[in-house]
Amino acid sequence: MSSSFPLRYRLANARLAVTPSDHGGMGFIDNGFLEVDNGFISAVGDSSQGSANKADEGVKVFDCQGRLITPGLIDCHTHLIYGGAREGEFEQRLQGVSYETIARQGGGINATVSATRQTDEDALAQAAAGRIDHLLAEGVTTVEIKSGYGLDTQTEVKMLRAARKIADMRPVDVQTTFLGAHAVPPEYAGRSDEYIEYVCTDMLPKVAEQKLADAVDGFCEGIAFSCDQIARVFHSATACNLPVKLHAEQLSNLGGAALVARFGGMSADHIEYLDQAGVEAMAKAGTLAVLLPGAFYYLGEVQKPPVQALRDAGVPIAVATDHNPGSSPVLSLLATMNMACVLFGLTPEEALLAVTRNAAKALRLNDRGILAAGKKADIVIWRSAAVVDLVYALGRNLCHSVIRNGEHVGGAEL
Ligand code: DI6
Ligand code: FE
Repeated sequence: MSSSFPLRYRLANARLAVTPSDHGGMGFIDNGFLEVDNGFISAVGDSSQGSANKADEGVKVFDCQGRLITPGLIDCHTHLIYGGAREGEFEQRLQGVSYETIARQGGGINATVSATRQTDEDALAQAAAGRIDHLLAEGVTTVEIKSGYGLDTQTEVKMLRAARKIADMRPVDVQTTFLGAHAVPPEYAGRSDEYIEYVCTDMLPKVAEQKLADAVDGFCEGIAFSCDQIARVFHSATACNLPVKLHAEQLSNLGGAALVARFGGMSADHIEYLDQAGVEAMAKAGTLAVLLPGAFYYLGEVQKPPVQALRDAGVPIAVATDHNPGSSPVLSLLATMNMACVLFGLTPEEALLAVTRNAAKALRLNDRGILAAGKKADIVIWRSAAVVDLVYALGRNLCHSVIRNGEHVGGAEL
């Protein structure tokens, strides 16, 4: 990790992607500059407007040659910590076996649970760090990581510790989410209510007490947990002062989005089967939509999330990789943005907002996600001036330089 920048400097001659209002679209300053002071953005402006915009004497200026500057990208929904691999299931699915059938046959999430229980904390962190390198190369500076492949207190704690460790191993901020209610583990087969009781009375309080999680998630689905069971987990999370979010309406509509909205939750994620009542509940509660086109793509889904209804209701849309070894082994947020455009009809600017401002909102991180004075200096400089170029060609990474907390952490030096 090099640090080619002084504490205070100016990026000049840049095209800045700015977001003038909280809910609207993206705006641009074509001949823009951005100043960084001690890890934070201290000024953003238009160089063509007046001499007040000249850099102070002594402030080092870097010429960005007209390139696009965006906030650091945020992957707000991942399952990056796990043991083992599930390529075999991928091959089975290519033969026509469904994700649900594989799960009911003891594969799926429980296959990864068994491998994760057998892998130690350091090995989990090392493997995840290797995966995260792919995301960092594309300008990701913040990543959310869930537990949920332990399904016993000891292994869930191990996963969350491994996730926290990543922040010391790589130049990335990590937000952790406790996902004890991900699946019923084999030792609780047929006793899902008892398992939920264990999650609420043992796992969650211990995770909260050790401050290992920033939020609590669940999987509300026929192959996982009912709304009543998830509500019990959410009551327990609320008692521990942890905000909630939910895997909802991915394979069917159980009303999970309305449930998470009722708890004032951060986001409802997947939501392919979301109905109008769910959209309205989310809008009213300020619960964000997190779209996960990687899982949609890998599972060959046909039911698309109600993007236009979300837009009409003013529900901000975030997009994330959902990286996991089963339904979404994607390690590219740029490819995921492309999928959000091609498969779900987002515009390239919506896709960019979805992994910056809206992803920050989904994680309730108010200190990042937009280019504005006072925000963290997490910044990506791109090898193009146009947002569409970031998502146009699948497999092309136009990331030029990555700055985190004001320091150069990836790509070329300026
Ligand atoms: N939905 C998903 O897409 C992942 N978890 C979930 O609740 C899949 C996890 C896996 O298949 O390992
Ligand atoms: Fe997920």
